[in-house]
Amino acid sequence: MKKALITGITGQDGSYLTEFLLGKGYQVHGIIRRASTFNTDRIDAIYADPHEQGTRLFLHYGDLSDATGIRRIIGKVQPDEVYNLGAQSHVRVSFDQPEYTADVVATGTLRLLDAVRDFIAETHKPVRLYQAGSSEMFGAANPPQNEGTPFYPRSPYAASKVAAHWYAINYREAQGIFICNGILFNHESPRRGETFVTRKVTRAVGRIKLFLQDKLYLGNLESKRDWGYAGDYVEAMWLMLQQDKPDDYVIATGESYSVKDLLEEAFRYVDLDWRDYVEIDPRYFRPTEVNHLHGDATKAREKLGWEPKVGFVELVHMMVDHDLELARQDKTLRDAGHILTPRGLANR
Ligand code: NAP
Ligand code: G4F
Repeated sequence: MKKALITGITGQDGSYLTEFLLGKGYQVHGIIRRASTFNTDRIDAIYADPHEQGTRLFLHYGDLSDATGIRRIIGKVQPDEVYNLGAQSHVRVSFDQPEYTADVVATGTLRLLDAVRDFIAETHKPVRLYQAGSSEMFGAANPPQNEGTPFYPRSPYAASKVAAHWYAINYREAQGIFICNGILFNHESPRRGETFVTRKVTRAVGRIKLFLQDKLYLGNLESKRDWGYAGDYVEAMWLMLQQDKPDDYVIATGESYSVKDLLEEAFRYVDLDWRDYVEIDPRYFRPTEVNHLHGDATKAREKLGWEPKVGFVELVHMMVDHDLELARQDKTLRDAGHILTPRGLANR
């Protein structure tokens, strides 16, 4: 049985990748952070008590800022494949916390690479590693962007991902480790964090439709993104590690839409006009914006045989349907007399 180790297992991608790998028969180990409140919501449904026979999902406390802990986990798990998904992944937040973002996203990757390098040297086990790169690395580069497009990062997050990308390439070339950089364009789902724009919009649509909220405050509506479905994208991560040779791949849908297009589709789906509800709050503007991301995933299609299955409209509808159901549950509680405070109010 193959063993995979995932950093960032509690995140959107970590949860989909875990389901995918369990489905492929893997034993899956994930690194979780200690938090004062539960942070395993996304994987609770697939987690079974480790005392039960046949369990194939195991969690370990750790943090990408803690090299000793990472090394200990790798030594204990002895993974065949490592997926480095852990990150402070919010672009806007990275302007407020640049040093922390660099420590986790860039240096955290370096800590992991170095731990894997030493583990391979000691055990001669051929570990393969996936590095979660981002289309944010292209930043201000003209669309469409592919593997040959020069990086032009526009945030501390993006600059940190560029550093991680080059650390990974250097460990591949200098240490001979099987490492792949996935350069993934935005991918979303009903499990997307509530402060990313797609989920912020679909969540608000559900709540506005059911009269639980009357306004939605956003930043720049003009920027364009190539939005795909996270469930499709985790398959690409796995495919990269199954090839004969390690390489880097852009993963994208090849279609690009503006935040306005997103609003149009999400509100129209529930027969509302977004112009009646959306207001601009400059607090959500970024000091430097990425205006237009539009990926060209020809290489992944040709070499990995990978193609996205879910398109933009289907994705938006899937997310609105999910968030309408959550709003219905909230409304039921409110109508039964419970006083409701929207989750995560302080974070938006
Ligand atoms: P996400 O939902 O924000 O999940 C991030 C994960 O990283 C969470 O499990 C989080 O743990 C963990 N994490 C945060 N700080 C950490 C630390 N110091 N040590 C260890 N783990 C830490 O992100 P995602 O959307 O799943 O994205 C997965 C990866 O792909 C990230 O590296 C992201 O930057 C990258 N990426 C994402 C996209 C996208 O559109 N989704 C596109 C390109 C690249 P908690 O749950 O405890 O916070
Ligand atoms: O949803 P976003 O925050 O995603 P962003 O910045 O593109 O980053 C995401 O995708 C990257 C891949 O390209 C990942 F690497 C990264 O980890 C993350 O998953 O913002 C999308 C666009 C931006 O142009 C932003 O300015 O939406 C615009 N926007 C407008 N109003 C807003 C808002 N974004 C957020 N989060 N909140 C707003 O109120």
